[in-house]
Amino acid sequence: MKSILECRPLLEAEINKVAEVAGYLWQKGWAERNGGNITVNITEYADDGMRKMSAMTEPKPIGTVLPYLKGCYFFCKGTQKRMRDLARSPMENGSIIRICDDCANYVIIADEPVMPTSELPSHLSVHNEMLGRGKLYRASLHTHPIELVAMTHNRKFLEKDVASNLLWSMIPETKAFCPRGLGMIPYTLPGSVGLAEATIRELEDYDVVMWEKHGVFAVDVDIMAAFDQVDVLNKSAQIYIASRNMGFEPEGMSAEQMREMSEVFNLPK
Ligand code: 2HA
Ligand code: ZN
Repeated sequence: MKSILECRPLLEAEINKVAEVAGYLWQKGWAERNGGNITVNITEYADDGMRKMSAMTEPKPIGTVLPYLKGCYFFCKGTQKRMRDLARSPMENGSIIRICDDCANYVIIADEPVMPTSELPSHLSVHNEMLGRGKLYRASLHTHPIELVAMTHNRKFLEKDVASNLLWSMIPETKAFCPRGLGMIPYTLPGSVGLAEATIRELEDYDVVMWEKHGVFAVDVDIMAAFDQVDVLNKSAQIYIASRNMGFEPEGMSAEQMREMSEVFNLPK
């Protein structure tokens, strides 16, 4: 069967990035079984041929109405699919969907009728919000980074910006490459409307938000950039834990060092 990626090098490059990131998530131990999700808005690569492709499925309800997504295209990890399989064969473990003109249904157009993640309503709601806010963010990532999740088992890190400030102070790169820090959402049932709504609210102030005792949700211009933000945050968590394992509380960069860096690199204060 002909793949939608044939003769579409830009779209293929985008899907290859998804596969590369899926491999990293597995290698890092952040994606046990079918853990985690990836959705990418690929509308900018939709040419006439793609727009004319017929639907492989009946329209399926999203479960909500998302006006900014009219006619948009997304690559979505498939429901129950594993990141480690997505890394090898992205088009067998994910599919490309088109949002119908009613903004309430979607159809699968390629390559196979792989049903998208059960988290589709929350991921699409986030994409709808990003477009509504005029952001250039095209990718959303949910994953289970071990050390960051471990930190949320301690009450003190659940208070606003406590974890964020600690993580920034472990190594200068973290604030440079995750300048808006880590938002914190109290434990909420996975897949619930409440969790989706809290995530959308928290993404007003942060690009990466933590779901207590579960995982992170990150948004960025592409999937590699979303992964990088989570990666630098988790690296900081590992440095914190390594220091504690050596028997001391890490000093952290001083307020003056943080201020100097924010100034020189023009980061938010
Ligand atoms: O879909 O990780 O929390 C897999 C998940 C949901
Ligand atoms: Zn999860």
